[in-house]
Amino acid sequence: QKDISIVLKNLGILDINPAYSTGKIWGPDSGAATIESFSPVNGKKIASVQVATADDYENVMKTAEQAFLTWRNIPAPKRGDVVRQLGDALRANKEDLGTLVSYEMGKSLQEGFGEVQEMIDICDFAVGLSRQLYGLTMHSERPSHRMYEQWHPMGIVSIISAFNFPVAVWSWNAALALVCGNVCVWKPSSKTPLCAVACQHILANVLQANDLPEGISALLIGNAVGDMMNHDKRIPLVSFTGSTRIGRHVSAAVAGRFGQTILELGGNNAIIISKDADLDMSIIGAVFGAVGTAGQRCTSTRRLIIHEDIYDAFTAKLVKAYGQLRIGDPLDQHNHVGPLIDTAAVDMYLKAIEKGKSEGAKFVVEGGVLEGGNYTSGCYVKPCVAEVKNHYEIVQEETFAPILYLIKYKTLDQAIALQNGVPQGLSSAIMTLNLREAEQFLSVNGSDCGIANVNIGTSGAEIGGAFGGEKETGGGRESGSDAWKGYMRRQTNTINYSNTLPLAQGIKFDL
Ligand code: UN1
Repeated sequence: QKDISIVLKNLGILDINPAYSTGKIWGPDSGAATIESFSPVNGKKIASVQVATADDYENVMKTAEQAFLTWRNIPAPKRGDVVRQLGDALRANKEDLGTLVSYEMGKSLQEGFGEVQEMIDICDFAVGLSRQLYGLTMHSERPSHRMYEQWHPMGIVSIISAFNFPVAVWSWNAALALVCGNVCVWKPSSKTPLCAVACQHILANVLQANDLPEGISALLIGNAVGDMMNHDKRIPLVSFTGSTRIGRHVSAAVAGRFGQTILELGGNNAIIISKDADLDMSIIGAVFGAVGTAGQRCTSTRRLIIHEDIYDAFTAKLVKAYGQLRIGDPLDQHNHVGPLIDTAAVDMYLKAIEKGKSEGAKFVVEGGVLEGGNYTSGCYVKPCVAEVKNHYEIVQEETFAPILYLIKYKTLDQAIALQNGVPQGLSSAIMTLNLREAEQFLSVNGSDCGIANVNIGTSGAEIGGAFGGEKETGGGRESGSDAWKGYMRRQTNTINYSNTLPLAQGIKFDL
């Protein structure tokens, strides 16, 4: 296990970190309010970060506006080369950054490394994209006319990210936004500010080495920053990842000024376990989906919809698998499950269990908070499993904790209706070796989610696909496929190279 103090030093984390960074310049040591970052692993303070003031915010925005004027004129493949260098820097820092993610956020070290790998992957993807960003050409109805579309950068893109993927979600947005020619202003979760400071250091070094202006990528820390961004007309696009509750507010505020949003909000993801499923594979998919990142992914598996013929046998296997889970220090690679982010999350977990019980949930694996020994942070909880009905209020909500709900079904139509019968629409899966079932699940009559998998769980998507979901998940798409279009403005161009001015639709207008 790596010495945390060395990791922090390598990543440039100091006891007090500045409130903001515009790339080259770090925010002044103004004695402003600070946030302390505690590790959920052991409850120890890691470091403090200053909170950005309204003045800090103005400095950052002015620098970003200036930087955009330069950055947008750098050819896209050259911008891609800068992102390539970011990917290389992330490769060099993978071990330290992955360790910090695990220590500050609490996910297992393997998942911490996996998160940095996602950053590297999206950089590679964005580099290729930087030579594409294709627009279409169309045939004009008028002679000697040419028609095409091109994609231009939007300007300042604000990225508001959550604690659960404290580095990867920023990179999905930043890598694409940057090759598209935008500049980025990042407000990370106040629960994981040091991961953000580390990323900003890494990118700022790359920008400096290329002698690029400060402000191409900036960092602003503090809860008040989010609202300043939502109401700021200088920001044409706000990409928000977080809860549906806050997403609703962001969406309304930004739409109120006709800004654009990319919303990646809550999930309530289910796996349908058919009677034709490979049960051993299904167990691994379900357990990783439910307890990975201690149930704090937006793609975490929250519900299993199990065929009645195999319900008892599958439940017995599941209970056995839960009995083998090792809960503890996420930096110790023998453990499967680390802590929740903080004690407030533990309270939410306990309240959800209580509410479930009051609605009739029957726990087949009991939950509870772990105490003493290595659990002194008070953030370690037992992953639990309950038999429920889909309509229970608690089952309809996303609880960011390792609570898994079991629901029984008879027919596939019924299973799909249960799977779709929640307000959220992020990720979904079916475990089946039956081709008809798999195809029905993926058809127009099947899953209503942004992600639908066959013989894979609900979490752990690759960066190459568009990531996001429908309904209360917000409809946004980040990461792969053509999600880049969300970070650009489309312009349709018609050029007349004739010596007359024919009007479209054959309209006659003579003077
Ligand atoms: C999130 O939880 O916000 O698909 C992102 C996954 C990861 C990303 C999750 N690649 O589980």
